Amino acid sequence: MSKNKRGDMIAQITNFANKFQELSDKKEIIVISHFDTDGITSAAIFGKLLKKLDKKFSFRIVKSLEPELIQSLPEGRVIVFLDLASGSLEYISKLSNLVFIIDHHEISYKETLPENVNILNPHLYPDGEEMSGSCLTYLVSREIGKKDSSAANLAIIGMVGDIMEKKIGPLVNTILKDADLTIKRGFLIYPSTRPLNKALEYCSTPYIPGVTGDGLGACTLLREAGITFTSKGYKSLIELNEEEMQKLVTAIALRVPNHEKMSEFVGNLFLVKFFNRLEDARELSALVNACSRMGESNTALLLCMGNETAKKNAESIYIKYKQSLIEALNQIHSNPKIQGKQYVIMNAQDKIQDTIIGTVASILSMSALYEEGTVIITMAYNKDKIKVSSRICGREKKDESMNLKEIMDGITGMIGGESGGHKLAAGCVISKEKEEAFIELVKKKLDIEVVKV
Ligand SMILES: [Mn+2]
Repeated sequence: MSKNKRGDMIAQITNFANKFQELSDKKEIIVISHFDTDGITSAAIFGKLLKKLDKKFSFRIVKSLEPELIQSLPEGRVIVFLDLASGSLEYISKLSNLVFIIDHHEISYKETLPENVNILNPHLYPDGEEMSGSCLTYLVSREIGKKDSSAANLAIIGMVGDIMEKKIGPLVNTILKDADLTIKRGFLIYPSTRPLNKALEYCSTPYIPGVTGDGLGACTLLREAGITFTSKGYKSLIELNEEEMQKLVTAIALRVPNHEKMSEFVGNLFLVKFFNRLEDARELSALVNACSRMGESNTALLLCMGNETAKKNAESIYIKYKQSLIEALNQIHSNPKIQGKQYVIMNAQDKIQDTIIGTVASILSMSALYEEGTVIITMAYNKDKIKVSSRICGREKKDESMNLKEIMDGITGMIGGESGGHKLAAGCVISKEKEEAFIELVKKKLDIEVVKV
């Protein structure tokens, strides 16, 4: 596919929105979205819009967009793909349906799309503003409907879910203005809504010597920072005023051996209104994500659409999810690994669920266990297939030449399967028979990448 001549993304959004309104009139709509937080919030934003427009529609939330699903879509319906589909244009272009795609993933398709397929993707415009699927979906929904603070809040949760809050362009800025949002600068401790002594005790990024894993040590640090214990207990991070926040950052900086790295942990906290309370978007994102990973995408979607019962269910699913993650991390530590010069391959086979393995890879990539720049590859079975996730260790991009998406695309090009993702986080699904072939290819590719650097 060729890039548009003019870099006018706003005009494209308007154009896309108008086309949708015009062409989808009186037709039944199927909304297909990805099951991660960005995908779920995108679906909720679009669902809210369709409800307002009084449209007939249904949702399908999917782990990955399989060709079989695309081929089985009923004729005559309008299909809306959110936060996915840019990697499946080959199959989508064969549909006779009217199709609308709102996505921010890379496009590999080189042909011209047929008339019935409309796509909005920042990669298509020379100066396209990078943003999450949820933000893009919100901009379309705002164009069709009106500005809506609760939908804008969802867009922010999706943005944080895709870790895109560090680079905010002018278009996303308009979303921030629409939202019920408080931005607080400070130490990015997590969870930020729990009493600080607990949050500090459980804080692992960064690891704070004498505080992480030590309840008493956490209280000592708070005393040093001049944050006092009140009758209601310790304040939570989001309740601190500017002065207290500054003191806390200083007290932690004095404890962390690698001083310069502290700046990585200071940033913006996005607090949004959710069920009438101000909550940390990272925590909401984790809650939504947990539901989906535990096979409860419907609960996640209902939660985002404001359903009270779903909220209760989501909270108990979240607890179960955290337990399975801890089990998975223990499992991976005791499992044999293939260790290369600048990579490590962890094949969990059937010992870890395929929906959790990507999160395990992310946690490991942010931990201090591996050197910055190390490529982490995790693998887990899903019936007759293998789900592969890859991440680069470290928070900032260091090596611009390494592109995990390209590596994954290259391998699936050779042994078959579907791949997707970004430069720093990519994955693929391959057939189980290719397990050994895959490992050999990864080793080969990554050994060459090392030499290239
Ligand atoms: Mn996304």
